[in-house]
Amino acid sequence: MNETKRALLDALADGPVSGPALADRLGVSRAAVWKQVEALREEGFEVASGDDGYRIVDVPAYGAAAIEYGLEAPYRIEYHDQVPSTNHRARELAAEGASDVVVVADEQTGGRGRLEREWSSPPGGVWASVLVRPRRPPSEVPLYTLAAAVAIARAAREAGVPATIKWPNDVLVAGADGDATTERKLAGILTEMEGEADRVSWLAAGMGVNANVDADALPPGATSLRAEVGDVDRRVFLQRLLETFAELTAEDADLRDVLDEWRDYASTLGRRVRIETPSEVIEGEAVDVRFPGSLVVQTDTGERVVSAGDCEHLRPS
Ligand code: BT5
Repeated sequence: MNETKRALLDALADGPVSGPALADRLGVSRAAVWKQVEALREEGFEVASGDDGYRIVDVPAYGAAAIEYGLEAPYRIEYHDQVPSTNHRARELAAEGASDVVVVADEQTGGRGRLEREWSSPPGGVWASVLVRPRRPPSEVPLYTLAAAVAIARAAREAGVPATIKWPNDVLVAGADGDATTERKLAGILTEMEGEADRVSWLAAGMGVNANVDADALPPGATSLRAEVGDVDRRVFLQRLLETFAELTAEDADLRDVLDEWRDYASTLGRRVRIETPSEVIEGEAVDVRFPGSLVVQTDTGERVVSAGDCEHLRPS
């Protein structure tokens, strides 16, 4: 999206503005304003022009301009109807030097989970990767995954779904009557980065939320917002999610605060867990999460601090 169109959207988000005032504010001719207004109309915006100027009366359901319109987060949106993987596209953009971009797709044909696992991404989901260049050391990157989980859980709760977080990167919904032993996966996160010993070069937080998708189109053990509460407004859902993520990871924010929010949403703490790491299997009770996102597990032989692995919630013994 060009800068003039973005500035126009920002200006119109505050209410009606006259053509001359817009031309003045954007530093372009009135004809250029009119051209951009027409371009917005072609993208599905309904723009009324009355005595008090131009006014947006309806916004398209989804797409780059729709998501950027009214978004209170410092990102521009790159939207695709279909893409192999938004994380892959974010990586390409990173190689071109881009930052503060969110790649969004309606459908992914090669969505990936951790360890190159497949991630089903039919049309109707929220598949998005936030590309940023934080001035932070690589050791703090796990907190971005936790922040993404908090952002998804909060947006899901606002949509009426009682989502919880399973360490480190799954957003779950408990079974009928809140039965925690039959949890289903609503969303997953794949964070990728490049950097040097003391500084992150770029980071892509890939978030996959099964939004307006039939549960039948997903692997067993998965659920969707549609299956839980019916279809949601994906535009508003993604905006809320991005706003929380931006707020939690802002340059002047203390990333450690993410841990408190994460604890509030976690369903792993207090549970018996089985964690498979690349080198061993650890079983015990998850008692806390610790900077920068490690899980503290009380085992029969003492306390263990686990920084990475696949976690399974076990039935209480
Ligand atoms: C994850 O991996 O949970 C990370 C998923 C990240 C997906 C996003 S979508 C936007 C961005 N672009 C990408 O290409 N990826 C990111 P992991 O913890 O490894 O879980 C993967 C496992 O979850 C699979 O092996 C399946 O068992 C299951 N699975 C696959 N698709 C699923 C879905 N849509 N919903 C729930 N579970 C799924």
